[in-house]
Amino acid sequence: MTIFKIFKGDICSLAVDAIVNAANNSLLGGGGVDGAIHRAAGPALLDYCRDLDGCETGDAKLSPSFLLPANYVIHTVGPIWRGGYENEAALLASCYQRCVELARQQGIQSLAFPAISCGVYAYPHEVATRIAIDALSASIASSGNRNTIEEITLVAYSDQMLAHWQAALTFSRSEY
Ligand code: AR6
Repeated sequence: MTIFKIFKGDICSLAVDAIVNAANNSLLGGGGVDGAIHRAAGPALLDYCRDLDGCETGDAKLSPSFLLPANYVIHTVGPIWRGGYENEAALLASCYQRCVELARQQGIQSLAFPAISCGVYAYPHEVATRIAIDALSASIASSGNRNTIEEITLVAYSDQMLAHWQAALTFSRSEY
């Protein structure tokens, strides 16, 4: 069984097994949560990421966390919102699914996600959070007894995103 939690604040402060980074295809750092994670992890993270050879949109790659309190960082690349005509929903769902797969392969029990694509990449927040919860629930369900993840923390960096995570979680629970 996996418990969903919501946390408002800086994902870098969380002492979970892995935090997810909303990165770009280069995996060489950027602004937003990506910049915050690289600053908090220290320059060794960038050195490590140079050898990961980038990441496709919708995919994910694992790294150590260096100076962060978490044990690992899972870097994923969300889609840039282009009006919904460029397969954005499937790519965003794929980010969450690939992160769960990598976490499971690593035996990770606690995992924290930012709202992937909801900053610079401009994905509409309400839809993005619903896609996230659906994709996470489906990934965990399909893992069956291979699931290792006991706790997923959804991180909001603003009151508005906090409300979206809360609404998406409530909506998904009312569906079953
Ligand atoms: N902790 C938790 N959430 C945060 C933090 C933080 N420290 N900082 C920002 N957020 P964004 P994207 C929230 O822009 O849209 C980067 O430059 C933020 O408020 O970080 O996927 C990359 O290199 C928003 O809700 O990621 C890429 O080029 C969410 O995290 C590009 O931005 C995601 O916002 C990726 O854009």
